[in-house]
Amino acid sequence: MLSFLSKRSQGSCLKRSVRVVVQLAQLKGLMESQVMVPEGQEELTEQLNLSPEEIFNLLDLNQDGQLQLQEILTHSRVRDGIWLTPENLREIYAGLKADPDSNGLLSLEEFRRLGSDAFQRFLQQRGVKSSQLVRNSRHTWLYQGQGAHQVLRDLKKRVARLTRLPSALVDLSEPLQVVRYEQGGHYHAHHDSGPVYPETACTHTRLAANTSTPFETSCRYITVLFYLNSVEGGGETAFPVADNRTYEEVSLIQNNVDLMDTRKNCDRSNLRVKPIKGTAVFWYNYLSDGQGWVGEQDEYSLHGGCVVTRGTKWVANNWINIDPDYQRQARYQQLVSQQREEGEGEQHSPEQLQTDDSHQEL
Ligand SMILES: [Ca+2]
Ligand SMILES: [Ca+2]
Repeated sequence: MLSFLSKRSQGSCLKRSVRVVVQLAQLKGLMESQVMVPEGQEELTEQLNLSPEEIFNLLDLNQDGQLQLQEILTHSRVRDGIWLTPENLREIYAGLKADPDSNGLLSLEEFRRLGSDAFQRFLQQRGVKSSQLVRNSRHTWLYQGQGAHQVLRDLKKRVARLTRLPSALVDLSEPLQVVRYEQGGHYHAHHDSGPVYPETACTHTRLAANTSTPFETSCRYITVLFYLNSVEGGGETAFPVADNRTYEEVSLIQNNVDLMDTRKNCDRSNLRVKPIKGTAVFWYNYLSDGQGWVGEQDEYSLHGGCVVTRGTKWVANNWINIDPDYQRQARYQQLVSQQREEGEGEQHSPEQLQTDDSHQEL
């Protein structure tokens, strides 16, 4: 079932505000959104302690005894954030003489001859360009609570009105993230928040969860993406599978076309939103549970930033963090409100948590 919503909100007030948001971000300074190759990777390989056969088996997702290009590509992204294209991978195969029978597949024999970190070493020797990373941008975070610039606080109020969520939920969410893409910048397609299993903790309610699970996700129920400038060329927000009838992860890379690759295949995305200064688009990253609360991850919310072909792109993200576990979210809010009372010595009436069922299905 499709549950995807995009809504534009436009106003002259927002147009004035975006200038201030950009200036505040510049004043604070922006950092690289993704560092080149994380240190400590080699250690990880040493500690891995898996035989080549075991690694081969883990990578062979469809268990046909061969490694297809997409099986290697999927793994590479998860592991070190380097975005390989099928062509890159063929170059690497050629460079390492990894596929002597040239059928584009790695058999167990071929894989065994390679060694587990051969790709990694090859890439390090050749050098990784920023255009080969999952994302190529700089960002910073702007606090929107008490004492923050009025424009930032007003923006948050607008988010509460737009999403029709209680302001308590919006107030306790992440700060505003401001992102700058230079010409050539991109962000390949991704989900803003991961799937939630019974043992998954949400980052924001982790303290209240009282668990030590290794699974954690940000539980970003809603994304509100503000366009802070009109981009001269490219830089659209692409939703590759929005409105697809079915979602299959394996079909994202087919016949050498990787739908998640926003440097190459944005024009194949089902939905593309052009950045226009002072506008915003918002969507749900989770479905409704049917009872007015957050349910499962909405896989159709997959999205990315197309490559900026001309000029610079400035955007800001407001994420609304809600724990799909209602009790955990309630405990967390209680905890925060207690802390505030102790800190300020003033009374806070606990706000109604439950949303009216404003989750719209289009
Ligand atoms: Ca396979
Ligand atoms: Ca082969």
